Amino acid sequence: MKRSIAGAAATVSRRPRIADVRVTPIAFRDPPLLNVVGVHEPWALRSIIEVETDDGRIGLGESYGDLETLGNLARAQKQLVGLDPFDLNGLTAKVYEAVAGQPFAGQTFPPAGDKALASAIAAFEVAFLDLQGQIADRPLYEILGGAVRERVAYSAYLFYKFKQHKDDPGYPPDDWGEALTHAQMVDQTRRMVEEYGFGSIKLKAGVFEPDFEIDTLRAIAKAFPGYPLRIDPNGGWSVETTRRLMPKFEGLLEYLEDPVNSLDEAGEVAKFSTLPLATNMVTVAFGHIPKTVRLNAMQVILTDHHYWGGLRATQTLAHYGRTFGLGISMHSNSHLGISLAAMTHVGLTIPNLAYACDTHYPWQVEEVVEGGRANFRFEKGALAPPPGPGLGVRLDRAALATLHKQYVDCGIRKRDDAKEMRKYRPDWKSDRPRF
Ligand code: GKR
Ligand code: MG
Repeated sequence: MKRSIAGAAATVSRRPRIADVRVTPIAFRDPPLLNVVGVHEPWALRSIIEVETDDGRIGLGESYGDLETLGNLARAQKQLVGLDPFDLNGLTAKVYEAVAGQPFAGQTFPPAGDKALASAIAAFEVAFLDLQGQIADRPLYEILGGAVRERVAYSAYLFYKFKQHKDDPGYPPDDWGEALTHAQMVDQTRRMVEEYGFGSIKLKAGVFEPDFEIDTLRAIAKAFPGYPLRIDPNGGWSVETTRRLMPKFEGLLEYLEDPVNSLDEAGEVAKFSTLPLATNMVTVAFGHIPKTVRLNAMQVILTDHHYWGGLRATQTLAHYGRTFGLGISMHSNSHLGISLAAMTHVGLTIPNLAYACDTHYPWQVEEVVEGGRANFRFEKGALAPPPGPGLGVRLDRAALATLHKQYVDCGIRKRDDAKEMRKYRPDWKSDRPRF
Protein backbone atom coordinates (compact mmCIF):
# COMPACT_ATOMS: atom_id res chain seq x y z
CA MET A 1 0.00 0.00 0.00
CA LYS A 2 2.71 2.40 1.07
CA ARG A 3 4.61 1.59 -2.10
CA SER A 4 1.66 2.40 -4.39
CA ILE A 5 1.10 5.81 -2.73
CA ALA A 6 4.78 6.58 -3.16
CA GLY A 7 4.48 5.42 -6.77
CA ALA A 8 1.54 7.75 -7.40
CA ALA A 9 3.41 10.66 -5.82
CA ALA A 10 6.40 9.93 -8.01
CA THR A 11 4.17 10.00 -11.12
CA VAL A 12 2.67 13.34 -10.12
CA SER A 13 6.07 14.87 -9.38
CA ARG A 14 7.28 14.00 -12.89
CA ARG A 15 4.67 16.34 -14.37
CA PRO A 16 6.33 19.52 -15.59
CA ARG A 17 5.50 22.70 -13.73
CA ILE A 18 5.85 26.32 -14.74
CA ALA A 19 9.24 27.52 -13.54
CA ASP A 20 9.52 30.93 -15.20
CA VAL A 21 7.42 33.38 -17.20
CA ARG A 22 8.95 36.13 -19.33
CA VAL A 23 7.22 38.95 -21.19
CA THR A 24 9.27 40.94 -23.70
CA PRO A 25 7.86 44.04 -25.41
CA ILE A 26 8.86 44.36 -29.06
CA ALA A 27 8.37 46.79 -31.93
CA PHE A 28 8.37 45.86 -35.61
CA ARG A 29 8.20 47.86 -38.83
CA ASP A 30 4.72 48.82 -39.92
CA PRO A 31 3.73 50.64 -43.14
CA PRO A 32 1.76 53.93 -43.17
CA LEU A 33 -1.68 52.30 -43.43
CA LEU A 34 -4.69 54.61 -43.18
CA ASN A 35 -7.83 54.13 -41.15
CA VAL A 36 -10.58 56.23 -39.61
CA VAL A 37 -8.41 57.12 -36.62
CA GLY A 38 -5.38 58.22 -38.63
CA VAL A 39 -2.35 56.36 -39.90
CA HIS A 40 -0.19 53.56 -38.57
CA GLU A 41 3.00 54.67 -36.86
CA PRO A 42 6.34 53.34 -38.17
CA TRP A 43 6.52 50.78 -35.37
CA ALA A 44 3.82 48.37 -34.20
CA LEU A 45 4.03 47.15 -30.61
CA ARG A 46 3.52 43.59 -29.38
CA SER A 47 4.56 41.51 -26.39
CA ILE A 48 6.16 38.08 -26.65
CA ILE A 49 5.27 35.71 -23.83
CA GLU A 50 7.50 32.80 -22.84
CA VAL A 51 6.26 30.29 -20.28
CA GLU A 52 9.07 27.90 -19.31
CA THR A 53 8.62 24.57 -17.52
CA ASP A 54 11.04 23.04 -15.03
CA ASP A 55 12.02 20.49 -17.67
CA GLY A 56 13.07 23.20 -20.11
CA ARG A 57 10.16 23.49 -22.51
CA ILE A 58 9.08 26.96 -23.59
CA GLY A 59 5.50 27.78 -24.54
CA LEU A 60 4.96 30.94 -26.59
CA GLY A 61 2.31 33.63 -26.76
CA GLU A 62 1.97 36.99 -28.52
CA SER A 63 -0.18 39.87 -27.33
CA TYR A 64 -0.49 43.64 -27.36
CA GLY A 65 2.51 45.76 -26.43
CA ASP A 66 0.86 48.83 -24.88
CA LEU A 67 1.65 49.80 -21.30
CA GLU A 68 -1.75 48.72 -19.94
CA THR A 69 -1.34 45.21 -21.32
CA LEU A 70 2.27 45.01 -20.19
CA GLY A 71 1.20 46.10 -16.70
CA ASN A 72 -1.50 43.42 -16.54
CA LEU A 73 0.86 40.73 -17.79
CA ALA A 74 3.50 41.81 -15.27
CA ARG A 75 0.97 41.61 -12.43
CA ALA A 76 0.00 38.07 -13.41
CA GLN A 77 3.23 36.47 -14.59
CA LYS A 78 4.86 35.68 -11.24
CA GLN A 79 1.63 34.09 -9.98
CA LEU A 80 1.85 31.40 -12.65
CA VAL A 81 5.07 29.83 -11.37
CA GLY A 82 4.35 26.37 -9.97
CA LEU A 83 1.22 25.76 -12.09
CA ASP A 84 0.78 22.66 -14.22
CA PRO A 85 0.59 23.75 -17.89
CA PHE A 86 -2.58 21.64 -18.20
CA ASP A 87 -4.27 23.62 -15.42
CA LEU A 88 -6.05 26.25 -17.51
CA ASN A 89 -8.66 26.84 -14.81
CA GLY A 90 -5.80 27.51 -12.39
CA LEU A 91 -4.31 29.91 -14.94
CA THR A 92 -7.64 31.75 -15.31
CA ALA A 93 -8.05 32.06 -11.54
CA LYS A 94 -4.50 33.37 -11.04
CA VAL A 95 -4.71 35.94 -13.83
CA TYR A 96 -8.19 37.01 -12.78
CA GLU A 97 -7.05 37.60 -9.22
CA ALA A 98 -3.89 39.43 -10.27
CA VAL A 99 -5.57 41.68 -12.84
CA ALA A 100 -9.11 42.12 -11.47
CA GLY A 101 -7.93 42.24 -7.86
CA GLN A 102 -10.53 39.78 -6.55
CA PRO A 103 -10.81 36.03 -6.33
CA PHE A 104 -12.24 34.29 -9.38
CA ALA A 105 -15.48 32.52 -8.48
CA GLY A 106 -17.02 32.21 -11.92
CA GLN A 107 -18.48 35.73 -11.89
CA THR A 108 -21.07 36.69 -14.49
CA PHE A 109 -19.46 38.44 -17.43
CA PRO A 110 -19.91 42.21 -17.00
CA PRO A 111 -22.32 43.78 -19.54
CA ALA A 112 -19.68 46.43 -20.20
CA GLY A 113 -17.17 43.76 -21.26
CA ASP A 114 -13.85 42.69 -19.75
CA LYS A 115 -11.50 43.00 -22.69
CA ALA A 116 -8.32 43.86 -20.76
CA LEU A 117 -8.75 40.94 -18.38
CA ALA A 118 -9.63 38.52 -21.16
CA SER A 119 -6.56 39.72 -23.09
CA ALA A 120 -4.27 38.94 -20.17
CA ILE A 121 -5.72 35.45 -19.78
CA ALA A 122 -5.40 34.85 -23.53
CA ALA A 123 -1.75 35.87 -23.67
CA PHE A 124 -0.76 33.12 -21.24
CA GLU A 125 -3.38 30.56 -22.30
CA VAL A 126 -1.82 30.27 -25.76
CA ALA A 127 1.59 29.62 -24.20
CA PHE A 128 0.11 27.00 -21.83
CA LEU A 129 -1.59 25.27 -24.77
CA ASP A 130 1.66 25.40 -26.74
CA LEU A 131 3.30 23.59 -23.82
CA GLN A 132 0.50 21.02 -23.70
CA GLY A 133 1.09 20.28 -27.36
CA GLN A 134 4.83 19.94 -26.79
CA ILE A 135 4.34 17.62 -23.83
CA ALA A 136 1.80 15.47 -25.70
CA ASP A 137 3.87 15.70 -28.89
CA ARG A 138 0.77 16.83 -30.75
CA PRO A 139 -0.01 19.92 -32.83
CA LEU A 140 -2.05 22.50 -30.97
CA TYR A 141 -5.17 21.97 -33.07
CA GLU A 142 -5.29 18.39 -31.74
CA ILE A 143 -5.13 19.68 -28.16
CA LEU A 144 -8.08 21.91 -29.12
CA GLY A 145 -10.20 18.99 -30.26
CA GLY A 146 -8.92 18.27 -33.74
CA ALA A 147 -9.06 19.82 -37.16
CA VAL A 148 -12.24 20.08 -39.21
CA ARG A 149 -10.31 21.43 -42.22
CA GLU A 150 -6.73 21.25 -43.48
CA ARG A 151 -6.17 24.95 -44.04
CA VAL A 152 -7.63 28.20 -42.80
CA ALA A 153 -8.73 30.68 -45.48
CA TYR A 154 -7.58 34.28 -45.06
CA SER A 155 -8.73 37.37 -46.94
CA ALA A 156 -6.77 40.12 -48.67
CA TYR A 157 -6.80 43.05 -46.26
CA LEU A 158 -6.56 46.24 -48.33
CA PHE A 159 -5.56 49.60 -46.90
CA TYR A 160 -5.35 53.04 -48.42
CA LYS A 161 -1.80 54.07 -47.62
CA PHE A 162 0.85 56.69 -47.95
CA LYS A 163 4.00 55.89 -49.89
CA GLN A 164 6.20 56.39 -46.86
CA HIS A 165 6.19 57.54 -43.27
CA LYS A 166 6.35 61.26 -42.58
CA ASP A 167 9.43 61.08 -40.36
CA ASP A 168 12.33 58.90 -41.44
CA PRO A 169 12.00 55.78 -39.27
CA GLY A 170 15.53 54.66 -40.15
CA TYR A 171 14.45 51.94 -42.54
CA PRO A 172 13.58 52.08 -46.26
CA PRO A 173 9.96 52.63 -47.41
CA ASP A 174 7.90 49.47 -47.92
CA ASP A 175 7.58 48.15 -51.46
CA TRP A 176 3.76 48.51 -51.72
CA GLY A 177 3.88 52.17 -52.72
CA GLU A 178 1.12 54.72 -52.38
CA ALA A 179 -2.51 53.59 -52.48
CA LEU A 180 -4.82 56.61 -52.54
CA THR A 181 -6.64 56.16 -55.85
CA HIS A 182 -8.99 53.49 -57.19
CA ALA A 183 -6.36 52.32 -59.68
CA GLN A 184 -3.70 52.06 -56.96
CA MET A 185 -6.09 50.03 -54.80
CA VAL A 186 -6.78 47.68 -57.70
CA ASP A 187 -3.00 47.25 -58.06
CA GLN A 188 -2.72 46.51 -54.34
CA THR A 189 -5.49 43.91 -54.66
CA ARG A 190 -3.75 42.32 -57.63
CA ARG A 191 -0.52 41.94 -55.70
CA MET A 192 -2.36 40.45 -52.69
CA VAL A 193 -4.20 37.98 -54.91
CA GLU A 194 -1.16 37.05 -57.00
CA GLU A 195 1.28 36.64 -54.08
CA TYR A 196 -1.05 34.99 -51.58
CA GLY A 197 -3.90 33.62 -53.67
CA PHE A 198 -6.55 35.26 -51.47
CA GLY A 199 -10.08 34.45 -52.56
CA SER A 200 -11.91 37.20 -50.68
CA ILE A 201 -11.19 40.87 -50.12
CA LYS A 202 -11.66 43.38 -47.31
CA LEU A 203 -11.27 47.13 -47.67
CA LYS A 204 -10.30 49.16 -44.61
CA ALA A 205 -12.48 52.24 -44.98
CA GLY A 206 -13.49 55.35 -43.05
CA VAL A 207 -10.57 57.19 -44.65
CA PHE A 208 -12.28 59.06 -47.51
CA GLU A 209 -15.87 60.11 -48.22
CA PRO A 210 -17.88 56.85 -48.28
CA ASP A 211 -18.95 57.32 -51.91
CA PHE A 212 -15.30 57.47 -52.97
CA GLU A 213 -14.61 54.28 -51.03
CA ILE A 214 -17.60 52.56 -52.62
CA ASP A 215 -16.21 53.51 -56.03
CA THR A 216 -12.94 51.87 -54.97
CA LEU A 217 -14.91 48.74 -54.11
CA ARG A 218 -16.64 48.84 -57.49
CA ALA A 219 -13.30 49.13 -59.27
CA ILE A 220 -12.04 46.12 -57.31
CA ALA A 221 -15.22 44.16 -58.02
CA LYS A 222 -14.80 44.89 -61.74
CA ALA A 223 -11.18 43.74 -61.75
CA PHE A 224 -11.89 40.68 -59.57
CA PRO A 225 -15.40 39.51 -60.41
CA GLY A 226 -16.87 36.92 -58.08
CA TYR A 227 -14.56 37.68 -55.13
CA PRO A 228 -16.55 38.20 -51.91
CA LEU A 229 -16.01 41.79 -50.70
CA ARG A 230 -16.25 43.49 -47.31
CA ILE A 231 -15.82 47.07 -46.18
CA ASP A 232 -14.88 48.17 -42.65
CA PRO A 233 -14.95 51.88 -41.74
CA ASN A 234 -14.37 51.11 -38.04
CA GLY A 235 -17.47 52.95 -36.85
CA GLY A 236 -16.70 55.99 -38.99
CA TRP A 237 -20.23 56.47 -40.34
CA SER A 238 -23.40 57.74 -38.72
CA VAL A 239 -26.59 55.69 -38.74
CA GLU A 240 -28.06 58.10 -41.33
CA THR A 241 -25.00 57.87 -43.59
CA THR A 242 -25.19 54.09 -43.38
CA ARG A 243 -28.91 54.24 -44.28
CA ARG A 244 -28.11 56.34 -47.34
CA LEU A 245 -25.30 54.01 -48.44
CA MET A 246 -27.12 50.72 -47.86
CA PRO A 247 -28.72 50.38 -51.34
CA LYS A 248 -25.30 50.88 -52.94
CA PHE A 249 -23.96 47.78 -51.20
CA GLU A 250 -26.56 45.40 -52.51
CA GLY A 251 -24.97 42.77 -54.69
CA LEU A 252 -21.54 44.17 -53.81
CA LEU A 253 -20.75 42.96 -50.27
CA GLU A 254 -20.77 39.67 -48.37
CA TYR A 255 -20.95 41.62 -45.11
CA LEU A 256 -20.72 45.16 -43.80
CA GLU A 257 -18.28 45.49 -40.89
CA ASP A 258 -18.70 48.06 -38.12
CA PRO A 259 -20.32 50.91 -40.05
CA VAL A 260 -21.21 52.58 -36.71
CA ASN A 261 -19.46 53.00 -33.41
CA SER A 262 -21.77 51.58 -30.74
CA LEU A 263 -23.95 48.57 -30.16
CA ASP A 264 -27.07 50.74 -29.84
CA GLU A 265 -26.38 52.36 -33.21
CA ALA A 266 -25.68 48.94 -34.71
CA GLY A 267 -29.11 47.89 -33.47
CA GLU A 268 -30.59 50.85 -35.38
CA VAL A 269 -28.68 49.92 -38.55
CA ALA A 270 -29.82 46.30 -38.25
CA LYS A 271 -33.43 47.47 -38.57
CA PHE A 272 -32.88 48.61 -42.16
CA SER A 273 -29.81 46.62 -43.19
CA THR A 274 -30.20 44.37 -46.20
CA LEU A 275 -26.79 42.81 -45.49
CA PRO A 276 -25.26 40.81 -42.65
CA LEU A 277 -23.57 43.20 -40.20
CA ALA A 278 -20.23 42.15 -38.73
CA THR A 279 -18.20 43.46 -35.82
CA ASN A 280 -14.93 43.45 -33.98
CA MET A 281 -15.73 46.73 -32.25
CA VAL A 282 -19.09 46.68 -30.51
CA THR A 283 -19.40 43.03 -29.49
CA VAL A 284 -15.95 42.27 -28.14
CA ALA A 285 -16.60 40.32 -24.94
CA PHE A 286 -18.98 37.67 -23.67
CA GLY A 287 -20.80 40.26 -21.57
CA HIS A 288 -21.84 42.02 -24.79
CA ILE A 289 -23.57 39.00 -26.25
CA PRO A 290 -26.96 39.24 -24.47
CA LYS A 291 -27.54 42.79 -25.74
CA THR A 292 -26.22 41.96 -29.21
CA VAL A 293 -28.73 39.14 -29.47
CA ARG A 294 -31.55 41.18 -27.92
CA LEU A 295 -31.07 43.96 -30.48
CA ASN A 296 -30.32 41.49 -33.29
CA ALA A 297 -27.54 44.02 -33.91
CA MET A 298 -25.00 41.69 -35.53
CA GLN A 299 -25.13 38.69 -37.80
CA VAL A 300 -21.36 38.01 -37.87
CA ILE A 301 -18.87 38.22 -35.00
CA LEU A 302 -15.20 38.54 -35.81
CA THR A 303 -13.55 36.53 -33.11
CA ASP A 304 -10.01 37.28 -31.98
CA HIS A 305 -8.38 35.03 -29.41
CA HIS A 306 -6.19 37.92 -28.20
CA TYR A 307 -9.13 39.68 -26.56
CA TRP A 308 -11.91 37.09 -26.33
CA GLY A 309 -9.92 35.23 -23.66
CA GLY A 310 -7.86 32.75 -25.64
CA LEU A 311 -8.19 29.87 -28.05
CA ARG A 312 -10.72 27.93 -26.00
CA ALA A 313 -12.80 31.08 -25.50
CA THR A 314 -12.72 31.50 -29.27
CA GLN A 315 -14.19 28.04 -29.62
CA THR A 316 -16.83 28.93 -27.02
CA LEU A 317 -17.71 32.06 -28.95
CA ALA A 318 -18.14 29.92 -32.05
CA HIS A 319 -20.59 27.76 -30.07
CA TYR A 320 -22.53 30.91 -29.19
CA GLY A 321 -22.56 31.62 -32.90
CA ARG A 322 -24.24 28.27 -33.50
CA THR A 323 -26.64 28.86 -30.62
CA PHE A 324 -27.76 32.32 -31.71
CA GLY A 325 -27.36 31.99 -35.46
CA LEU A 326 -24.34 34.32 -35.65
CA GLY A 327 -21.73 33.81 -38.36
CA ILE A 328 -18.09 33.58 -37.23
CA SER A 329 -15.20 35.33 -38.92
CA MET A 330 -11.80 36.42 -37.50
CA HIS A 331 -10.30 39.84 -36.75
CA SER A 332 -6.65 40.85 -36.81
CA ASN A 333 -4.31 43.66 -35.90
CA SER A 334 -0.67 44.14 -36.91
CA HIS A 335 0.87 40.87 -35.71
CA LEU A 336 3.70 38.39 -36.13
CA GLY A 337 3.94 34.63 -36.55
CA ILE A 338 3.15 33.41 -33.03
CA SER A 339 -0.25 35.06 -33.37
CA LEU A 340 -0.69 33.79 -36.92
CA ALA A 341 0.12 30.23 -35.83
CA ALA A 342 -2.38 30.47 -32.96
CA MET A 343 -5.09 31.95 -35.24
CA THR A 344 -4.52 29.17 -37.74
CA HIS A 345 -4.60 26.34 -35.17
CA VAL A 346 -7.87 27.53 -33.68
CA GLY A 347 -9.32 28.29 -37.11
CA LEU A 348 -8.77 24.65 -38.05
CA THR A 349 -10.99 23.54 -35.16
CA ILE A 350 -14.05 25.79 -35.60
CA PRO A 351 -16.72 24.04 -37.68
CA ASN A 352 -18.75 27.21 -38.25
CA LEU A 353 -15.89 29.48 -39.31
CA ALA A 354 -17.94 30.65 -42.26
CA TYR A 355 -15.72 33.40 -43.67
CA ALA A 356 -12.10 33.90 -44.67
CA CYS A 357 -10.19 35.36 -41.70
CA ASP A 358 -8.51 38.76 -41.54
CA THR A 359 -4.75 38.97 -41.27
CA HIS A 360 -2.32 41.88 -41.43
CA TYR A 361 0.54 39.45 -42.10
CA PRO A 362 1.20 40.53 -45.72
CA TRP A 363 1.93 44.03 -44.39
CA GLN A 364 4.71 42.84 -42.11
CA VAL A 365 8.33 42.13 -43.02
CA GLU A 366 9.91 41.12 -39.71
CA GLU A 367 9.59 37.95 -37.64
CA VAL A 368 10.42 36.71 -34.17
CA VAL A 369 10.30 32.96 -34.85
CA GLU A 370 13.01 30.64 -36.09
CA GLY A 371 12.85 30.26 -39.86
CA GLY A 372 11.09 33.62 -40.17
CA ARG A 373 8.21 34.21 -42.54
CA ALA A 374 8.96 31.00 -44.46
CA ASN A 375 6.98 29.17 -41.73
CA PHE A 376 3.82 30.57 -43.29
CA ARG A 377 3.09 29.57 -46.87
CA PHE A 378 -0.29 30.68 -48.09
CA GLU A 379 -1.79 28.44 -50.75
CA LYS A 380 -4.81 29.85 -52.56
CA GLY A 381 -5.11 32.30 -49.66
CA ALA A 382 -5.20 29.56 -47.05
CA LEU A 383 -2.71 28.49 -44.44
CA ALA A 384 -1.82 25.27 -42.64
CA PRO A 385 -0.11 25.74 -39.27
CA PRO A 386 3.65 25.19 -39.16
CA PRO A 387 4.30 21.46 -38.57
CA GLY A 388 5.45 20.17 -35.19
CA PRO A 389 4.07 19.91 -31.68
CA GLY A 390 2.23 22.80 -30.06
CA LEU A 391 2.14 26.00 -32.09
CA GLY A 392 4.90 24.64 -34.36
CA VAL A 393 7.07 27.74 -33.97
CA ARG A 394 10.11 28.43 -31.80
CA LEU A 395 11.57 31.72 -30.72
CA ASP A 396 14.48 33.20 -32.63
CA ARG A 397 16.39 34.75 -29.73
CA ALA A 398 18.52 37.03 -31.92
CA ALA A 399 15.36 38.34 -33.61
CA LEU A 400 13.69 38.83 -30.22
CA ALA A 401 16.67 40.89 -29.05
CA THR A 402 16.58 43.02 -32.21
CA LEU A 403 12.83 43.61 -31.97
CA HIS A 404 13.10 44.42 -28.27
CA LYS A 405 15.84 46.96 -28.99
CA GLN A 406 13.55 48.51 -31.59
CA TYR A 407 10.89 48.79 -28.86
CA VAL A 408 13.31 50.50 -26.50
CA ASP A 409 14.62 52.86 -29.19
CA CYS A 410 11.35 53.79 -30.95
CA GLY A 411 9.88 55.46 -27.87
CA ILE A 412 6.27 54.46 -28.76
CA ARG A 413 4.50 53.02 -25.74
CA LYS A 414 0.88 53.14 -26.91
CA ARG A 415 -0.47 53.01 -30.44
CA ASP A 416 -1.66 56.48 -31.48
CA ASP A 417 -2.70 56.63 -35.14
CA ALA A 418 -4.31 60.07 -34.66
CA LYS A 419 -1.11 61.62 -33.33
CA GLU A 420 0.79 60.14 -36.27
CA MET A 421 -1.76 61.61 -38.71
CA ARG A 422 -1.31 65.07 -37.21
CA LYS A 423 2.23 65.01 -38.60
CA TYR A 424 0.62 65.11 -42.06
CA ARG A 425 -2.46 67.16 -41.18
CA PRO A 426 -1.98 69.26 -38.05
CA ASP A 427 -5.73 69.90 -37.67
CA TRP A 428 -6.61 66.15 -37.85
CA LYS A 429 -9.30 64.97 -35.45
CA SER A 430 -10.28 61.35 -35.01
CA ASP A 431 -13.83 61.96 -33.79
CA ARG A 432 -16.42 59.44 -34.89
CA PRO A 433 -18.63 59.45 -36.86
CA ARG A 434 -16.47 61.17 -39.45
CA PHE A 435 -19.11 60.86 -42.15
O1 GKR B 1 -4.80 48.02 -38.57
O2 GKR B 1 -5.65 49.97 -38.91
C1 GKR B 1 -5.76 48.77 -38.62
C2 GKR B 1 -7.13 48.23 -38.37
O3 GKR B 1 -8.08 49.25 -38.47
C3 GKR B 1 -7.21 47.56 -37.03
O4 GKR B 1 -6.76 48.43 -36.03
C4 GKR B 1 -8.60 47.07 -36.71
O5 GKR B 1 -8.65 46.65 -35.37
O6 GKR B 1 -8.26 45.42 -38.41
C5 GKR B 1 -9.06 45.87 -37.44
C6 GKR B 1 -10.51 45.85 -37.80
O7 GKR B 1 -10.92 44.97 -38.52
O8 GKR B 1 -11.27 46.68 -37.30
MG1 MG C 1 -13.01 45.59 -38.19
